[in-house]
Amino acid sequence: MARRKYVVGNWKMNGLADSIGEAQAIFAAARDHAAVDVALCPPFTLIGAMAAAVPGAAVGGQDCHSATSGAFTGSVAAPMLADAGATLVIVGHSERREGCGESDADVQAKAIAALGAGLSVILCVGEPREVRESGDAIAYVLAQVAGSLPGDFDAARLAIAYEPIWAIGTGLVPTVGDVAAMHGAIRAKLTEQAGATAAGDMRILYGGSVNGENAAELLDAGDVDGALVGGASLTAAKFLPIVAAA
Ligand code: G2H
Repeated sequence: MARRKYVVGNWKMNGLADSIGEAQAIFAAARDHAAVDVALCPPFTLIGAMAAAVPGAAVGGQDCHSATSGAFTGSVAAPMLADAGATLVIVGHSERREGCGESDADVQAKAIAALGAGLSVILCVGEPREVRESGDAIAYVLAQVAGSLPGDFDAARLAIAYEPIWAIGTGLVPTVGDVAAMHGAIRAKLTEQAGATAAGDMRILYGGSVNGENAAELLDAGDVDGALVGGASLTAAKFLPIVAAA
């Protein structure tokens, strides 16, 4: 199965109700790029309104709990995201792995819960600066993949996002060669864990300071099937050039 390009906006903790118009503009213009799948992951508070404002649009959460319900104050379960209109969810973003102490096992449990709720999953991995500088980035990321990937999954609904932590929101990006090497290594690991057919179907996104200027080069790198975009996804003016480059 040929892999379609996938460009996903992660709004992080940004956006109030008046941001829905920006999402409408993004999804409307994205229709001109029929070969690219476009999704937006706003804060939980905007998922329902965004999904209602743009019927059929791929709207997602940025995290979910691994339980389906219970006494977990402040958390949101995967079935709740689906109920609100989400069709996908990001799990394992470094801002949660590092900021909230989430382990590979936690991320795996969240991915399993999300898939069980019928959502597609974007599972994030990525190394910190000191690991990149030590030369151990590939081994570090492959261990994250091994520890976070569900044992059994529908490859069409699970994508990996490689996001080097030192590139997130910093304006720094790896070389195209380093991105291709990492994505190739991830594909090989997926083949080992899930088999060649599943690995060939799975999309591997790059994330970390993607913008309209660097997107074409990054998206053209080997085994790069799309981008997970933070800061540059908040407005149509910044996000649409990335969609056009995919
Ligand atoms: C990485 C990315 C989106 P940004 O976190 O997931 O953010 O594009 O702002 O570096």
